[in-house]
Amino acid sequence: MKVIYSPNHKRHAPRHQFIGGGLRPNPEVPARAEAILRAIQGTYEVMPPRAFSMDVIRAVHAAGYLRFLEHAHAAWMDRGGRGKTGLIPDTFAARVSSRKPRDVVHQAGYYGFETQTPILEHTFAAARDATFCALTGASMLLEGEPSVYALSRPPGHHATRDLYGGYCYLNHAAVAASYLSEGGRVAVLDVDYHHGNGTQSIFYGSDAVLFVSIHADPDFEFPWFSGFEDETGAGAGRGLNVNLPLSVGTDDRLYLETLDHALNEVDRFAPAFLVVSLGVDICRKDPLGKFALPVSAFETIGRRLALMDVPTLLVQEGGYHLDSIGACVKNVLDGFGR
Ligand code: Q9C
Ligand code: ZN
Repeated sequence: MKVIYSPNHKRHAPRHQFIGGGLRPNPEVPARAEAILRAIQGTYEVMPPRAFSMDVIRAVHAAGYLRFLEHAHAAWMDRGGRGKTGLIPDTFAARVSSRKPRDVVHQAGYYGFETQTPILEHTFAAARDATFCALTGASMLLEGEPSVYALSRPPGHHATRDLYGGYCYLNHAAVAASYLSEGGRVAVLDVDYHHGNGTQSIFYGSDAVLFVSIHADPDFEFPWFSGFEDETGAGAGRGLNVNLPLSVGTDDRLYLETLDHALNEVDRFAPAFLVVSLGVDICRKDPLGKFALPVSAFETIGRRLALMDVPTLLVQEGGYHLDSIGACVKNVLDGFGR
């Protein structure tokens, strides 16, 4: 399997998140991608991303949202922003109104949905290059490559068409799936510990993309407001959104059984391409996750994904235990085997 990686992710290095009533360390750090890279380089060929037109990203994200992400930090500095924490909003539109405010801090409350995802000087550039990693992988699948792993950072699956949050700004898996849908039906399987609310919302009304997600029950876990079983799609996308929430302490036996169920759904859809939102925060060592999968289970996950026998793009999402995320990802790639 080929790997797509850009060192530009390091330019986005958040220090803090506002959580639990104060500024706390932000776990979504550059060392994550570096740990994964260290574990897989040598075994797998690593290539840089190609460049793409922003039109490809605009197929998924609103133009005004992209302009905001690109210019917010500079505008915030101009109006007196300071410090290393970056721009964090204080008041949220919660979309009570479609009127976009003038002030950049209020715009952050219009486009953001929580306080854990700061905007720093190079956030947009890093997120855009992470999307390009996923798009490069998608292009390679269209050219006949059987599988590609995009080492994208910051992650993407919580970002909707025009909302950022959950450490995500641009939805790499969704942009790649939209790009791949030119070549046939696409299934997105999201195995990150957290529900992929962004990807769900982007494809909720679409019959071109099936979204299947296995995640911690939003009854007890972020993103709190979506990921429930009764969210099954709308309009043309009715029946094409499948949420499989699991409880605290889920072990490899229950997880792999649920994965088989998810892969049956994928199989029934008969996609031309499979995109996997690969969060390894389902590992028992993860400081954010509350599942109990051993590092060894990831090889089984990779093996079962390969059994689908569909061109597959793996896109990195979460995973925060710096000493084990590399082994988790390498096990998935080893298990996939091609
Ligand atoms: N007490 C991804 O894994 N914070 N995003 C949870 C913990 C948000 C995770 C609060 C977690 C977002 C891509
Ligand atoms: Zn996650």
